[in-house]
Amino acid sequence: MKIHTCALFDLDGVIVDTANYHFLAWKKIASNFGFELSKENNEKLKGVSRTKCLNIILELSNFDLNENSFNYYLKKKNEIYLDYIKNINSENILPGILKTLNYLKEKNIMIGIGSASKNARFIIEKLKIVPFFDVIVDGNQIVNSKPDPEVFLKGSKALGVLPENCVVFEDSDSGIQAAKAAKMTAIAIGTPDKFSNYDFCFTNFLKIVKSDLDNLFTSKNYI
Ligand code: B16
Ligand code: MG
Repeated sequence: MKIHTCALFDLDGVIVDTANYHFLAWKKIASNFGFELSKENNEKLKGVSRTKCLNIILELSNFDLNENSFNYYLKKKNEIYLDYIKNINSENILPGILKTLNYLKEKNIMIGIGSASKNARFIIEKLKIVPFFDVIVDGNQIVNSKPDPEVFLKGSKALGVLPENCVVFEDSDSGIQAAKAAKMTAIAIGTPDKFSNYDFCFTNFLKIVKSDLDNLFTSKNYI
């Protein structure tokens, strides 16, 4: 029997639609290697660290870089990405998120961020939602990127909550695998075909209604 006392949110693609800007920035970088990054291949980059993303793109492009060029493109990608999101503000919070965060606060559920992004805190500050979160674990604090469970386990540990009492909201297959590896309840956000395994799947947060939240957070679950 599980009682969920903590909710851990991925950032990009769950709280805010920055996932598309990561895609556009990587598409520009990939064009330097003569490679056209498709939306389908972009799924492999979601939830994955910047370094790992570049390695995946180089493998797909059949291209090789020396260390200096590798670091140059990592820096370049982040510059392009930061330029895309320079005007990001609370209007960019995805529909249904604030309603969910307010619900969780009202029920005294712990709330955390588990993001692979090194820009996570900067974005959360721009969105003006910092006070909702009891912990923020981002790409600066982890060694192993999703699907490794490190980012979520660090979050639950910081909050003093057992992994089995945590619910994770994630839009990437690697993130859902990380949540499952952490033995947390994994809620996939997106269409079911994108995920290999999950506990529940919702197209977006507007589809998560109050009775779903009640089932997850106020009743004992038998998952
Ligand atoms: P950065 P999430 C992840 O964030 C993105 O999904 C992934 O596409 C990106 O490569 C990664 O952050 C690293 O981001 O370059 O900003 O450090 O989905 O785990 O919140
Ligand atoms: Mg994501």
